[in-house]
Amino acid sequence: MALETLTLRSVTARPVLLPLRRPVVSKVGRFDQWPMILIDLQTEEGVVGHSYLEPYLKQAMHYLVPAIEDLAAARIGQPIHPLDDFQRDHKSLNLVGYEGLAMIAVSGLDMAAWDARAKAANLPLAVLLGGALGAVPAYNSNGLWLTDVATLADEAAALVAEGGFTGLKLRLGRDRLADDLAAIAAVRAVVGAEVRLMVDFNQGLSLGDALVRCHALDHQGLAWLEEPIAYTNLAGYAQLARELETPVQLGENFYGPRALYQALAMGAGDLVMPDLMRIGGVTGWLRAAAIAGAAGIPMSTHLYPEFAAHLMRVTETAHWLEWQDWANDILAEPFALADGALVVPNRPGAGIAWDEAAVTRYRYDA
Ligand code: SMN
Ligand code: MG
Repeated sequence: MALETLTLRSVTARPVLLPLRRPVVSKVGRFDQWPMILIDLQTEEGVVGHSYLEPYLKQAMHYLVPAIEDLAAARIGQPIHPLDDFQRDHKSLNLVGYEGLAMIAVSGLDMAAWDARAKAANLPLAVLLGGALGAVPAYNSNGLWLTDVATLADEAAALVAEGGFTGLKLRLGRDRLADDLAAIAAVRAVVGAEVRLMVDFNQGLSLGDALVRCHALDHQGLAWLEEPIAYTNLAGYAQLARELETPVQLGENFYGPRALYQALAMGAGDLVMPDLMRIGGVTGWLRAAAIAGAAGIPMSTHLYPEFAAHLMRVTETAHWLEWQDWANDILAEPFALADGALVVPNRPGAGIAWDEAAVTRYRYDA
């Protein structure tokens, strides 16, 4: 008999600062190291749930860790039911705002709680949610940053070879259109016509510049144009989506499923790619996926490839998984790649456990 009830005993949140093989150079900043908060949710029954958060800024860990601990403290000794807990945690934060750090903390706990529930049922998360194990088509997002155009060809070849990938993401938004075109041409020349090229502007353009730049790139055979403008300018996104033939992608900055709903109601994008720490963890993802499914909008993932792989197995309009190997250094068993897809492992829960020696090595004590 599976455990019907799990009871929260304690939660720990440990900051780590991980090395990046290729520094992140983008319009949202340059990162030589990648901060992560490792969450362990202990239960009275002995099951331990794991999740991690990627807060981009190492300073943000100073205030996110106490936020996670405070939310957890309010629930010590209580049963763990992720849907109910999500609702309650989320409501408890309405006075400080549902978005930003509050939602990120709720999301981290939600993912750890789902991991614990799936472990208590002795099932992989995808299976607990009613899906099958399998491979999830992924594009490699581990490089092709806003670096010297001359380095992109070799990097693109290496990125394809890392896992037989059939899709790569390239960051754009250089000062001159000619340099964006040169970047696309350099990558295309080595990967050939078949590899899908996603491009990401990381909100780097004004609406006026985005209209000019995206029209100029509209016949480059790109898979999508991601976040050309500030994520809050939904009317601008709707205009871009109406005018451009290439699909417009957004969603990594949606805080909660309602943000996705509002964007789709405005026709603000052709494609969506929620991020687990902003959309509301597993619970928020499931709700967002139902909205995207009903609207017929393809849904991709942003960061968190391990949890995301499980969720894509139960996402009606599942499109592309974004692959980064950034957590591999602290995972006891990194997920396997096969033919450009991430393989959901047959392990209980999300299938992540920490390499404790690596956690000690990369521990970030502020
Ligand atoms: C991104 C992710 C992580 C760091 C910088 C930029 C990007 C993406 O927006 O979509 O991968
Ligand atoms: Mg992006």
